Amino acid sequence: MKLSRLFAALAAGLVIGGAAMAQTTMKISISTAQNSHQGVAIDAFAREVEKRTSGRYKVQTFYNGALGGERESIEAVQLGTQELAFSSTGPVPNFVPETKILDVPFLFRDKAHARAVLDGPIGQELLTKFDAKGFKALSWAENGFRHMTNSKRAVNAPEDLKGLKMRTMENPVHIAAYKGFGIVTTPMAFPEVFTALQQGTVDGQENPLSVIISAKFDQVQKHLSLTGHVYSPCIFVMNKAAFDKLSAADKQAFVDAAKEATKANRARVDEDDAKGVADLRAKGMNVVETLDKTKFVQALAPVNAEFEKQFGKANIDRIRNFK
Ligand code: EAX
Repeated sequence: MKLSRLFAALAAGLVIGGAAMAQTTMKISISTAQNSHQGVAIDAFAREVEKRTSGRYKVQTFYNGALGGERESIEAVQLGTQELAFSSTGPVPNFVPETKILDVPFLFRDKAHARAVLDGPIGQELLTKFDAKGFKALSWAENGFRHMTNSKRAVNAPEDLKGLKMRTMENPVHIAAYKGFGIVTTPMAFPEVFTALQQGTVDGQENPLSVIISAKFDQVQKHLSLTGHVYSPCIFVMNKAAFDKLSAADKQAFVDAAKEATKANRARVDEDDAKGVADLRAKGMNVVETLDKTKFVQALAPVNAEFEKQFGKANIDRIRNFK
């Protein structure tokens, strides 16, 4: 081989080798444990991003609010100090007010209904509302239907909720709704909840079985009632500038990775819902499984009238009636 060709080959090898080694590392966080429906989501996302970009992008995963609570992590994504977060919609309306409507109580019939709305035109349209606020919303995912727990008494009817001091998410729709039940609301970031329950700062909290199990709330709560009072979506958010820097193919890879991760996340929620009650009973919780849902819906009628005014009855009906 001529010397010039040898040099050319070596140079090409260096370029290819260099490109293969150039790796960008990003961070993503959740407030629940790795062994949870959210941990499954970000682990799958990290794996899929790496696979779909041939290892050029690596996603470092942080659990248990290690980088802060959900509000803090979304703030960090908006600022760009953290590229990605996976969060419930708890604090999201404080950044993107259009998402408030999703947290209206008794809006969704079941998980299939919620997933169809989120994956359909209504949900996809809502994802675009994040753009103007410094985010790229990659995909909706799921926390699940929320249920009430407390340390004071079994909740069989809405009257039983009156006067209970409960931690709520920092979500204005939730706070208004729970006040409608006569609950004394105490908004608090998730990483503080276990200790608050343990020390009796609050009597109770509400979360999906997936969260109750993974956060081990059975250790500090006696009573669980399957109120299913509200569906709790989750979302993958990314810093808009970080997303915009990606090539078109990589952008698609990130979106597809989030969609794939959503599948894993929802499958885990289904699993947790299927075995959650038995699991929590075995751990000593007193579970009220059957209650008259219509009574809870009726108790919130005045609050729901307010929500219809605030969000537009037509918009709420569009979600309710979505098939
Ligand atoms: O995202 O704050 C909450 O209760 C959330 O449901 C929890 O952090 C899981």
